[in-house]
Amino acid sequence: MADALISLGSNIGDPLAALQKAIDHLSEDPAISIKKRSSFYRTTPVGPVAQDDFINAAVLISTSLQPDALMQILLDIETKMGRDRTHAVRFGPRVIDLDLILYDDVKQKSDLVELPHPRFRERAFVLVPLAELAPLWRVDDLTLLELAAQVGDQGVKRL
Ligand code: PH2
Ligand code: MG
Ligand code: MG
Repeated sequence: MADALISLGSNIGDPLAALQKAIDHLSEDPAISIKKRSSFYRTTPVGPVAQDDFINAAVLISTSLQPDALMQILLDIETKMGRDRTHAVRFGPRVIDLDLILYDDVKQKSDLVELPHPRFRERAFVLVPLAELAPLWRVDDLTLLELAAQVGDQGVKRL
């Protein structure tokens, strides 16, 4: 069994309901057990696209799936929930986004997923929920709490 941290985000329709639905889908998978869910956060959009605020959260799971198989499950849940990647704007609005951020201390770059997530160290909307779930989880030399402190709050507000 491995531990993994998944970041969730949505800014179209009813984002809170979408996050809850995605967590329900995750917990229905027999190979995934949800150990902990973070608070929900309202967050200022990061990136080049002007868009509505996001709701973000994270879950700590335990799983028997390898990283690529887990990532495929996340993509399947996104598709099931109506996400259409064919016309999507990069970094633009989405009904649901499930990102695999950390999987034990695995470092990999496959066609499906890079671990640790290549941009998570810059993003308070990822780090603040992660640090709430697993403050002492170490990535290289730093804990998630230390990484979160480095980026500041960037408009991340707990609901
Ligand atoms: N996701 C993005 C781009 N920008 N900004 C916030 N606040 N939250 C997100 O989840 C987010 C974003 C692309 O994945
Ligand atoms: Mg994604
Ligand atoms: Mg994302």
